[in-house]
Amino acid sequence: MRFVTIRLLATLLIAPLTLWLLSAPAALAEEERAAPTPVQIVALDECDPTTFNAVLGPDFCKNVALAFVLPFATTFDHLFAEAAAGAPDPGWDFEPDRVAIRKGTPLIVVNQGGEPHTFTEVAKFGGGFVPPLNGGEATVPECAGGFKDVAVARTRILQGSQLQVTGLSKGEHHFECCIHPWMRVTVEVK
Ligand SMILES: [Cu+2]
Repeated sequence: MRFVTIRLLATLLIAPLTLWLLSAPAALAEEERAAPTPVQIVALDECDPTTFNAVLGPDFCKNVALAFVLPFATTFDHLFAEAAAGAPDPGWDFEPDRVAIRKGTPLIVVNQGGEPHTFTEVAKFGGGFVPPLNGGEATVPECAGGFKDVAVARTRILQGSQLQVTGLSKGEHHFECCIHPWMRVTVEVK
């Protein structure tokens, strides 16, 4: 009888302990889900400071891609010529082009290029607000107002700064730069 009592007591003590130990990792996973690690996207470009700043003003382009010692620079005219020919410069790029995230994961878009970009959500990819850079595509409505439109201005990312995007709903989202519209990212939220 005494033996039975002890065994019952042991079971009563051990069972909750086992349950607690088993549930601890689950609680930890729950906590991790509550504060997910942001996913980074980088904006890159290879603007040539001499020719860009001659047109757009001093300090517009601050090339960080070693333009003065390595051939990581595209002149202002060449960028426009490439876009007009339908072969936009691949040095102007968001990386990665496609990301899959869980709902609630923030995106951090870092501008590591030399000039400003925008990370603007659009219903459908298309042209930006600088028609000569659009390669013949029509300007999408989300970009049409340019920086006069606060909705566009708030998606701007200056050189060396970053933008956080949160609260994306489940499904597929499209983002592009309203200046260089071949810079595109598709975000799949699961
Ligand atoms: Cu851009």
